[in-house]
Amino acid sequence: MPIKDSELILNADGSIYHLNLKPENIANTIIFVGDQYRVEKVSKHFDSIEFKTQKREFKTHTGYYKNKRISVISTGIGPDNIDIVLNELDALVNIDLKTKMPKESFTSLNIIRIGTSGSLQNNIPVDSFLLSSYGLDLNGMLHSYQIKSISEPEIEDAFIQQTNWSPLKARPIAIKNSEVLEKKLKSKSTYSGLTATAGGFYGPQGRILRLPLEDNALNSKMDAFNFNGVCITNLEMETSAIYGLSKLLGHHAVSLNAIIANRANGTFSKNASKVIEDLIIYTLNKIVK
Ligand code: R1P
Repeated sequence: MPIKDSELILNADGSIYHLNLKPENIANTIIFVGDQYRVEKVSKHFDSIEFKTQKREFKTHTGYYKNKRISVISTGIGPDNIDIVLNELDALVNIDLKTKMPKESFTSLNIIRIGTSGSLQNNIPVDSFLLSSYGLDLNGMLHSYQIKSISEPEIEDAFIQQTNWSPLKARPIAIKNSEVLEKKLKSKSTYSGLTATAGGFYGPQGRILRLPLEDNALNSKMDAFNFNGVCITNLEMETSAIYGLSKLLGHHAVSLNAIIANRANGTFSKNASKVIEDLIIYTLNKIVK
């Protein structure tokens, strides 16, 4: 049975609803950035750019870097946007948009996030690079899917116990990165560990402006979490959703973060754009290696 028009929505020109993309517009290797203005910061390094589009916060440039075809897409902020981006990218490669039936041959994408993030550990300083070995989902978006095959209940149970996680909130989900991409992108310059993905920037990440928190001590309990040597290194808003949906859909994903803040000692980078630029160049050169 074809997927109904209300479920897989196309624009008048045949492109997919939110991303404004047709299948031929994207490469199999895709860099995700949060900020739409970071797209140019990546594509300015390309030798050529063959395609550009934007709708809302979703901007795409596709081109070549050292003979490798790469797309860079801005996802905006948060796991809800990742739900849109991952599902629509997967539809572009694995569903025939004319018949709205699954394609006979499956295409697996390589997805690399170049994000910014705040470190939770004193020993992971601002201006460093961090590769997320796991995403720890604290926002619940993935619970809409059948996640049993991709979750890591031992890590989740240890986290729930350590933080005395409220049963009124969604159960945290731990998801491993793609080991193939981790091998390609990891080096002596990258810290690694568990990246916690919150569903908001203030309360969900323990920031207090005027509203009291459900649990004031959550960040310090997260700092102290250690599962067989794996610590929670940083907090941001997309990694677990990228890891979860990529795994469920059969794609490879790894998340790299420029550490621009250190929440443990209260410092913020004096030159955040430099560490982001350095991480972009690092990532591009690792992708083509
Ligand atoms: C919050 O300021 C945003 O910055 C971080 C968070 O994950 C969130 O998206 O990442 P990006 O700079 O990649 O957007």
